[in-house]
Amino acid sequence: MHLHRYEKIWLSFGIFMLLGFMGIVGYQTFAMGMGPPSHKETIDPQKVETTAPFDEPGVKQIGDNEYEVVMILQAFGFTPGNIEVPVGAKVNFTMTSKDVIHGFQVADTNINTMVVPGHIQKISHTFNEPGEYLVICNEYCGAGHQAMATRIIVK
Ligand SMILES: [Cu+2]
Repeated sequence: MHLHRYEKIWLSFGIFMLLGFMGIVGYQTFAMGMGPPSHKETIDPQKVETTAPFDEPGVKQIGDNEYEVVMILQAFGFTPGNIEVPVGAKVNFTMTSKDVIHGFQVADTNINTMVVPGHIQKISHTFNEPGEYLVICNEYCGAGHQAMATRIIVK
């Protein structure tokens, strides 16, 4: 089989790119520990309100400048809603859903995650700018989906 010179260059370039991308993904996975959630933390979606920590949803101070927000998502709201956290504090969200798949997206931040019934979702963020952040559900969850929103007040 005869390969044209340009074909060889193009094939080598393609193989080089492929190996490069695989190398990057491998480095992120094994050296940096980045990867999709392990799904290790599960919960019975029918017993959310009697299972710790979701039996006490709310904002708790857990460190010097660190807060934990335990939040339940259900059609069509966030419990608790309109939470307040201090500016500059690290906020660890622990969330689950009681019914269907919901979304948790905070405008003007890079928080954007799915909240799946049966699973516990955790995400951390430090709010460095004071203000009111709009929180929306971005997974279509039923007839009232467009009304599913709340706010995070940072001051
Ligand atoms: Cu929703």
